[in-house]
Amino acid sequence: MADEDIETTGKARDKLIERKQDWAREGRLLTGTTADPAQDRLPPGQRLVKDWPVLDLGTQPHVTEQKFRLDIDGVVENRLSLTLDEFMALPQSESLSDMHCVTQWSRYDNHWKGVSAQALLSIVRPAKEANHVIFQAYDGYTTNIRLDQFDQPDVFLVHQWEGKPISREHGGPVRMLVPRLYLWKSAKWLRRIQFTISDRPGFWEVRGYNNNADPWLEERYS
Ligand SMILES: Nc1nc2c(c(=O)[nH]1)N[C@H]1C(S)=C(S)[C@@H](COP(=O)(O)O)O[C@H]1N2
Ligand SMILES: [Mo]
Repeated sequence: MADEDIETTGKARDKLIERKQDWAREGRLLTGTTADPAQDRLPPGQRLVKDWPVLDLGTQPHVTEQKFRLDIDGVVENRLSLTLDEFMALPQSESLSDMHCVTQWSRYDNHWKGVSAQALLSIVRPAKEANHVIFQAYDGYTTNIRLDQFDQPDVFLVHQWEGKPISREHGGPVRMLVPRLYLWKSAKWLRRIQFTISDRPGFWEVRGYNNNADPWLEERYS
């Protein structure tokens, strides 16, 4: 749902998308081991980086403060359609967490600020039959998780990283962060969160990537 009046830069990286689909078909990077997150901070097959790589489909939307809108809807008691000011007026908190990308890099100790998923849940109040959460982004990207994966203390809608606004290339003004799943589950340039009764696999989930995406179980591919 890329809004028409949102300016974008860059070109769709079709080659990269094809290569990542090949990885899924070939089962690349799989070590065949699992780990326990309580004991092993680094999931199997991952390596640590100090920088923060940029990964996306290639087109980066320029979501200005004026044009930003975040819709939260679906099977909820209280739908929201928020301007950036309204989003910033929701209860804010801070979080420290790691990131794990399926392309093998992990980055420790990221300081985030934003609205926690649990704070949001207490405001929108999903219906009893809600089971899934679908994310849509300004570049047309989509991804999906289960409601129980969303309803965790470290899941956040973030607007700050290391005390500064999240840059455009990393998904500012507002992106998702689901730190205990592979990072493709964390939509950048967040546009809409939908609570649903049935699942709706997203961009990578329909291209060979695992629906559950637990890095410690090495759930890279489906
Ligand atoms: N809107 C949007 N969100 C996205 C993506 C994307 O292409 N578009 N790529 C995903 C993937 S595959 C990864 S690894 C992370 C990368 O986030 P980063 O560029 O901030 O490191 O964003 C995820 N969220
Ligand atoms: Mo990724």
